[in-house]
Amino acid sequence: MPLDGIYEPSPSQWVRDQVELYESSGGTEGTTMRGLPVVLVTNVGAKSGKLRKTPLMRVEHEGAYALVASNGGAEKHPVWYHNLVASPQIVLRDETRQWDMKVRVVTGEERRIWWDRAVAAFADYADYQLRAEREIPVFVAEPIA
Ligand code: F42
Repeated sequence: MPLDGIYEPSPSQWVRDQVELYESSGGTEGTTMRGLPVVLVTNVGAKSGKLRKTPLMRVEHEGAYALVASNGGAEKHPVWYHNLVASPQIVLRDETRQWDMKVRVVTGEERRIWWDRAVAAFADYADYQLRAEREIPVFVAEPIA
């Protein structure tokens, strides 16, 4: 089921630019940050109902993806965290492929396993966790059957 809504680009220019290049190239350009792969998450804004597009580091395992709400180690969760809690259906794009997916926050041992995968994919997450003074939330996104 595709998501409905008007696309509202991010207020951050660098994020907007990455989304624009990722999509306009059909997933062949703008797909990395610091040389590491990035996925694109489309979701619905909890209050506005608008479509939001958020690039995140690619943390994949057996067709599922972790979405790490690190917000660069900031003390607050990113706004998209709250949007996904309220409205967990997303479209996840990984380069040229995309899927309708549903996300859930993982906790306990499941979070630990995914956290280790996340740090293996993008080591800076470990520094962000030290800096953040909050437990960084981790969602797992899985295809909707
Ligand atoms: N961020 C991460 O948290 N983790 C990553 O792994 C990550 C990787 C990454 C790779 C490439 C790249 O270009 C960016 C990357 N980012 C990563 C940054 C990420 O894409 C986001 O920019 C960042 O996490 C901040 O997310 P944010 O949702 O807080 O974005 C802010 C700047 C934003 O867009 N704010 C909007 C605004 O207008 O202020 C959000 C508006 C919004 O969602 N409104 C809601 C609505 O209903 O529409 C309502 C909000 C409310 O008030 O409840």
